[in-house]
Amino acid sequence: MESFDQSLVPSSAHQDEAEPAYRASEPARPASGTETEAFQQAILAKLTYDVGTDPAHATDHDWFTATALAVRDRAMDRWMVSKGRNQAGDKQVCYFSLEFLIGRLLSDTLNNLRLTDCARDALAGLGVDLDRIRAIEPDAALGNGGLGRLAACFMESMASLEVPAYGYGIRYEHGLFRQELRDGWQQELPEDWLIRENPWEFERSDLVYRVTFGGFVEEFPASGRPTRFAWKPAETVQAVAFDTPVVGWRGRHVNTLRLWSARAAEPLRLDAFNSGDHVGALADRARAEAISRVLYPGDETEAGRELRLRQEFFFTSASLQDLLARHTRLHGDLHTLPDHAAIQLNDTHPALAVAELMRLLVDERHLAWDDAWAIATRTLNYTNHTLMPEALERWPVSLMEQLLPRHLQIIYHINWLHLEPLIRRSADIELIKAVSVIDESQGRYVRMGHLAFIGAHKVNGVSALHTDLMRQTVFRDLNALYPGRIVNKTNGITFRRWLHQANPQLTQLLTQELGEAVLDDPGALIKLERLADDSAFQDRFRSQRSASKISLAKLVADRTGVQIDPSALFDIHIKRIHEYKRQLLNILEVVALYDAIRSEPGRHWVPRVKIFAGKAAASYHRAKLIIKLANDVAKIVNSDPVVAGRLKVVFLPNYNVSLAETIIPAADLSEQISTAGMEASGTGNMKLALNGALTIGTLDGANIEIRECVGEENIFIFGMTAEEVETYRKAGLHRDRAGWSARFENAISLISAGAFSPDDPHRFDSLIHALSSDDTFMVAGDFDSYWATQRRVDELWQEPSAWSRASVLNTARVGWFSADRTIREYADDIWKVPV
Ligand code: 26V
Repeated sequence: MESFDQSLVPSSAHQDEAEPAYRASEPARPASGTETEAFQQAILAKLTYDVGTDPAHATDHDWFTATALAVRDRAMDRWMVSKGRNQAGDKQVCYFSLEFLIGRLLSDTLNNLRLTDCARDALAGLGVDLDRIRAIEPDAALGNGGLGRLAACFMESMASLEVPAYGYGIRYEHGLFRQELRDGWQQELPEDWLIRENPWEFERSDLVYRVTFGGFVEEFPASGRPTRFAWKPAETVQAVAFDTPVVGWRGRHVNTLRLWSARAAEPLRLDAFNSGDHVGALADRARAEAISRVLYPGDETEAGRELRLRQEFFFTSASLQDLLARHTRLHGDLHTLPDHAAIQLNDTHPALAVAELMRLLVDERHLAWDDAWAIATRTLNYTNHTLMPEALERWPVSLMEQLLPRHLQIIYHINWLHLEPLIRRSADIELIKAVSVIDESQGRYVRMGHLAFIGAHKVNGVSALHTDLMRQTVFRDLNALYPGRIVNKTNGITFRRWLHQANPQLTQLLTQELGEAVLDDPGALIKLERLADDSAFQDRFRSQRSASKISLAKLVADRTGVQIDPSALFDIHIKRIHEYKRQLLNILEVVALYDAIRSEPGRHWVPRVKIFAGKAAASYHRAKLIIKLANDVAKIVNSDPVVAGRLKVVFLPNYNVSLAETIIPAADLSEQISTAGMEASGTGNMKLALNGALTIGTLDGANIEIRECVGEENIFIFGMTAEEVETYRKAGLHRDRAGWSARFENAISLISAGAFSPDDPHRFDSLIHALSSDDTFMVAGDFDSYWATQRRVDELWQEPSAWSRASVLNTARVGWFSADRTIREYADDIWKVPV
């Protein structure tokens, strides 16, 4: 692969040696005419023999299934070859993640096998439109947001780089809820991606592990030998494997995503059933199968929290058992585990792996504690994805004791061995409390981040700033005890999905100008720099963008009824709805802009469409109120003739991976406006910049590195830095209304006066009150800077050539954010696997 121009690599990053991106093996190439015919025959055969219908009666769904099965076949040989290679003794990566936010797989697989045109032609010959078929596939939404989508990008990238890897997670029957808006309020509806057959997966009914819960621990003291412990659990659940092939770029390598489904050990209590208790006879089964029923069960209740802990242990235990079984089969001796496997814990959700791996090695395989600990800590690694205190996982000791009594003992022992040297040297008690795995400040809790940190070989953050903050805040004392353990691995995205597939128009322009090599080497994008000032190229760049904007305008009209002008500035804010992501700051700017236009309707205003999309957690009332506010503001603004043609506001419902694929190519402006210090990295910021959107953002997460890559003049940075936020907070200024500007005051009073909620003028009082009394997220503190920067955006927009130049330079200079670069760094520094 071409090395990145040194000036484009953020200073915080290490430069890789120049080396080819892909090994030369027979790459998948676009299909020929005879291949198209063969593929057509394959689809017809699937339609007849697997779907059980014929072309005259086939529905779009039947065609989708037949096509997916035909495509899947093309990956099978490669999968078997890759599996063979994986077995050959190469080190394998095991990516443990409670979430994989995959989206649709048909386009991904077709694209990576270079079969898109072949499939299009084959289907066209049968009178079927590929795009219509693609739209049938449900999104696999087995994740909430950034963390789950990162896991999906990493899986694709590992396959593309031929890194032998297993993704391990849960096969949720219901993924992230479907969002509907009723009168502007979010409603959550169950998501049903498995209601029809999933053509990508293989059920491995013979690959089943027992995962147990509850019960008690028996001790077997022996003189001269360490006491042995045996866990006598009360409950057993079976974990059944479902495998999905993950096809890498050009089909050179295929990895496995192995998701576990929970099944009751006993399907039915026959005695109870026969005695007439038909429901009670199935109770154990319902309880067992609840584990893989839904992604992220509500954690408002005790029962919800317990289910979540059961999910975490369930997939962690099954995955470790699977890994140990494979290792034993291939290599025999467990002492060599770290030479053949690297486990990456995606956040703390699988942090119980530290205790479970110790239990499996010591209690079940009878290794000595110290040997087992050396194996575990050389195999495990942990990625942290947030520093927000409310999001740091901790489990009540009482719950752990009841559900996982042996693991609690092991955790206590790990903690003792970790604290004992400090106690011996009479370290400060505050230090001991700070680094202890058990938090005893209010009640007793197991700190999962601490457990993962202590059990890991390497611990990483996901952007340069985030990693620095990890060292300075949450993990400060642990970092001092284990210096060098924390490393940075700035996130990346897979360009195959987020450029090639999502934006074929731009991709075509890029291959025309830069050649096919740009598909293999994100570093080649930099050659676009020389065209940034070329007006003929700019025209072509704008025209492909305008095609994407027309598509988005059509989608907006279909889904919301709002007509938007594709020539307006599309200002896009898409991500989970969260106070720290500050959708509210954006809405307040809309309100201020609306008021300004109404006050001076005769002035020239840049036509803008503000587009929001994102889901709020079902129990996060304030986030849901923010959605309602966006919708209320939209209603008033969109029906006001005074601002017609200058301002429109849209909230697109049910944001998901597929919707993102349509929105991102059409974005002119990318809103990345989190309170500095709170967004660990962001990855939407990378997707939008890659597709030519200019960023308006704070110096937070990976925005900082994006600025270093694209250049200060091609990004709109505003607001307080993370350090300034700290100072501001310490000075108590976030509790002081006195500093509010007249413009901010005015926007707030419009909302308070019910200008957008005439039916219920007090609807937003709680939001406004929070801003006035404790503006935790610095909405007021950053507003004026945000407003002023938005006006700079307006100015640049009025110079189409200057805007396009900046836009081209964004695409040209963000090659470094390819997930391939991130995966190479993990492979080199953490996993020690060759790439
Ligand atoms: C944060 C919070 C904060 C307050 C309470 C509820 C809550 C729940 C979840 C989270 C975030 C959990 C972890 C996560 O998804 N982190 C995201 O990981 C992405 C991939 O590394 C990264 O780009 C995002 O910045 C980060 O928020």
